Parts: sequence; structure tokens; C-alpha cells
Amino acid sequence: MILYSGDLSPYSAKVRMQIYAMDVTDDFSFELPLAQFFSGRLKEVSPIGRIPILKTNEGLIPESEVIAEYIDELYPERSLLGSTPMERANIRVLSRIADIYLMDNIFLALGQMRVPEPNQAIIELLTAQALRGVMALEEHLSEGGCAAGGDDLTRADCALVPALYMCDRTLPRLGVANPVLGLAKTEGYWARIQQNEHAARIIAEMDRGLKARLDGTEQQRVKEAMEAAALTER
Ligand SMILES: N[C@@H](CCC(=O)N[C@@H](CS)C(=O)NCC(=O)O)C(=O)O
Repeated sequence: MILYSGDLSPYSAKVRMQIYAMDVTDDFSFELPLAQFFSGRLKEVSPIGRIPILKTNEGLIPESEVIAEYIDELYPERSLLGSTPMERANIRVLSRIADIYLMDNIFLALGQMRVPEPNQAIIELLTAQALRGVMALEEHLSEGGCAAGGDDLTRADCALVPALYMCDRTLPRLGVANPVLGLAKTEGYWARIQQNEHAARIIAEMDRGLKARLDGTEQQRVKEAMEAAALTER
């Protein structure tokens, strides 16, 4: 299977962390159709036009949460979704907090960094929503261990690691302080989970993506991919 995925894309990082933690990496390759993605033509691959996208023998699957469920169902013996209905509900709630209330709002707010005149009202609206999400996370997180409690990683951790990475390392680039600071459970969790090998791998990949974005390497790669695509289209 091919996962169309980007280093810095938190939704992609969430699925990669699940693949690493389930130890099924050999069944996947990771690619990004650079020219299509950065020219807004990813819709040629999938109508939603966003990564991640999973390419299987049976067809394409968009949406990180749907891909995550699919991978869990493919390898039920390695599932990262808990063992009782209540555990699964709790893991899904944490994962939704990460996706909908943290990543979605922060990702949209970051869009203001790419416009000539950032709209402060949009930034404030979205970061206030992210803060509200973080407050809910503080209530739902376990006091110790992994996000849903215990020592075993679950899909809640796979979603929260990239979401908290964004709070910690990308949101401040908009001039907004990390909303997690001062929240005892969430701060403690973020410090703990970074010690996990799969989380550390994801954080290193996101750092690599952030560095490539900031030092111009990403732009250079996109330019080369666009030129190559233009040549083959002739
Ligand atoms: N709800 C989607 C969100 C995916 C998403 O927004 N991905 C970003 C990259 S992090 C993207 O592809 N953006 C391209 C665009 O906005 O055109 C998911 O969970 O997969």
C-alpha cells in the first residue's frame, strides 16, 4: 500500500505513527506527489484533495481517521483501539479532540502565514477554538502513562503527538503561545510521550519537514518536481 503523506502534515504523521506502532511498516511505502500537492492539483488523485491518502489494491481512501480505522481493521491482532467498548470510546474521543479541535483549528490558522496580510481576527478566532480544545483535552487525558491510561500506545497517542507538536512548535510561529503551557496533565503527557520511540520518530520527521519549509529546501524540491511534471506533460 502507498500512503501519500508529508513529513510536516499532522494528519499524515498521525497515520504514520499508527503504522510504526503497529509494526506493519513493511506493508507500506510513503510518498508525496509534490507537484500535484503544491499546485493544488491533488484532486486529480483524490476528490478531497488533501493528504493523507491511502492507495490500496482495492482503491483510494482519504481522511486520516478513516485510514486509521481501515488499518486497525486490517490487522485486528495489532489494533491500537483498546479492548472494551468504553476504552475504545475514550480513545476515539481523545483522537477527535486532537483532530477536530486542535489540528483543524491550528492548521487553518497557520494558513494566515501564507497570505500577504494576515487577518488577526481569523487567527484569534481559530486559536481560541484550539485553546478550548486543549482545555477539554486536559480533562480527558489520563494522569499518567499513555493518553488513555496504561503503558500501551493507542490511536489517541498517534493523533495527539502531531497535534501537540503543532501546539508546541508551529503555533508560536503565528505569535501565539503554546496553549498547553500551565496545564499540568497535558504538559506532563507531552513531556512523557516524547520519550516513546514511535512518538520520537514522528517528532523527528515533523522537525525535518519544518526545517525543509523554513530553509527553502521544500520550495526547491517543489520547483524541481513542477519542472519535471511540465516536461512529461509536453
Ligand atoms: N480531515 C483531513 C484533513 C487533511 C488535511 O487538511 N491535510 C492537509 C495537509 S496537513 C492538506 O492536504 N492540505 C491541502 C489543502 O488544504 O489544499 C484528514 O483528517 O485527513
